[in-house]
Amino acid sequence: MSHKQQPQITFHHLNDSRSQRILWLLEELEVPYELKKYDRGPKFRSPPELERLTPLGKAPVLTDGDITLSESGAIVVYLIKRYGSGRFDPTEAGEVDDIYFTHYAEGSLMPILTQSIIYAAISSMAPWFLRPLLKWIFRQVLKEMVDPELAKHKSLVSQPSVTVIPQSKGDFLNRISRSKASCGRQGVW
Ligand SMILES: N[C@@H](CCC(=O)N[C@@H](CS)C(=O)NCC(=O)O)C(=O)O
Repeated sequence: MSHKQQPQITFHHLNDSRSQRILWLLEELEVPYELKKYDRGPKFRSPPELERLTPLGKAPVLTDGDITLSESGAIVVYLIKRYGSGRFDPTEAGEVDDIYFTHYAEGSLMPILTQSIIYAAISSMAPWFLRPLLKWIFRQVLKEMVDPELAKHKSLVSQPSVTVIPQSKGDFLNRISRSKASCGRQGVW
């Protein structure tokens, strides 16, 4: 993909969400963009305006001319290919880490983080008389099933590399994974 035209980027950002990753990247790339901010509703859902942009109505969403793109990983790859001018390309040595972390963030890390957020919230949605019981049950589930998995992820993202020392884009994505993949609640670890 070559960068022939001036970018016509609009970035649709939802508070407390993965779209933070893209804001970070846009700033690092120093490309001009228009920012549209959306606030989560009372149940922490995205507002209906986002559903008008993509079928799932999730953030982040980036439009660039005729292109409308969702999926944070896809947006990262798109922006780097189109506007990176080589700055964020992985070195040969970092190529495998680059591929790994590009898929790891959404494929492995986010599902377990999402589980931990949902399980922790379940009791607060129940009728008051069930809350203590549900709280106890889900605390056990978190302790036995989720926390050990999170510990493995914590150790993985604390390593300098899965294969070899990554640089440039590999390093950037590595840092994204380490940023506790901000979706919803911060500080799960
Ligand atoms: N795999 C997607 C996940 C998108 C996603 O679930 N976004 C969340 C914010 S982190 C969202 O829009 N949540 C609001 C909702 O589901 O209503 C990505 O990486 O972009």
